[in-house]
Amino acid sequence: MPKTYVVIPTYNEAENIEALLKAILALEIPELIALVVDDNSPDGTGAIADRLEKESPNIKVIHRMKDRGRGSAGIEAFNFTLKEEADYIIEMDADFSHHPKYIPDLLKYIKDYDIVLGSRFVPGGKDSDRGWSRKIITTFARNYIKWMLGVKVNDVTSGYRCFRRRVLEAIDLDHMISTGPSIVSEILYKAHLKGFSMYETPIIFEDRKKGETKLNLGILLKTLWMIFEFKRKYK
Ligand SMILES: Nc1nc2c(ncn2[C@@H]2O[C@H](COP(=O)(O)OP(=O)(O)O)[C@@H](O)[C@H]2O)c(=O)[nH]1
Ligand SMILES: [Mg+2]
Repeated sequence: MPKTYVVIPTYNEAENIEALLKAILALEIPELIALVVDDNSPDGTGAIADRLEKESPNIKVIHRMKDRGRGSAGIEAFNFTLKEEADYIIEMDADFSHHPKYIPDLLKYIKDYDIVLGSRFVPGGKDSDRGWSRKIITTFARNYIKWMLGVKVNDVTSGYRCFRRRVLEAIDLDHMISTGPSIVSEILYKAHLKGFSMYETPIIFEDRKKGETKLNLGILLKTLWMIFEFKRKYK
């Protein structure tokens, strides 16, 4: 039976984390561990995750006390899953934008592909309920990144996806240049350059209902800048 880890980076997700973990466990997927990686959230997300970890052998928590960032948190968790001999590694946000109900789809297609993306931009997918200004910005950003990196998938910025272990082993996780959310595109680009196969399965992305986004204009502009850096660094 393959071992699956679901990596969930959290920062101030106290209102979401318990319901999310319960929804993941309710899927009753054998050999699945939900791995929370929390950066010492001031709202006590880490303590909630600890309590749930004690109640279930399928929940694990990594606490990072000094470092902060969606990118480095993901890397630390990926390295952990490789040490724990995971076969499949899923990553998702904690805010229910990435609904756990799609995990079975990711796991279905990962048998035939190296990476499966939960995609808003294939038939059946949808990017719901966001303000028009954010929609314009993300549409622009997505097309720019897709064009710049030459990646053959539509949802290049999807942070909801599943990897086979060999992908994470091959992309040299200890030498990534992103510390923030651009890590999502950096990993995809490195996997693309290595020739790994990719498949997109539709998801309906709901805007977060609880808690606050950590994305702001500064982070977005930095992400766009990072794309140049990827092109320069990786050939
Ligand atoms: N560990 C960790 N997780 C983070 C950090 N910043 C954001 N996250 C998590 O990354 C996911 C995506 O962040 P979110 O604010 O929802 O970004 P958005 O979906 O682009 O609006 C959520 O699960 C956040 O809690 C961070 O600095 N450290
Ligand atoms: Mg979000």
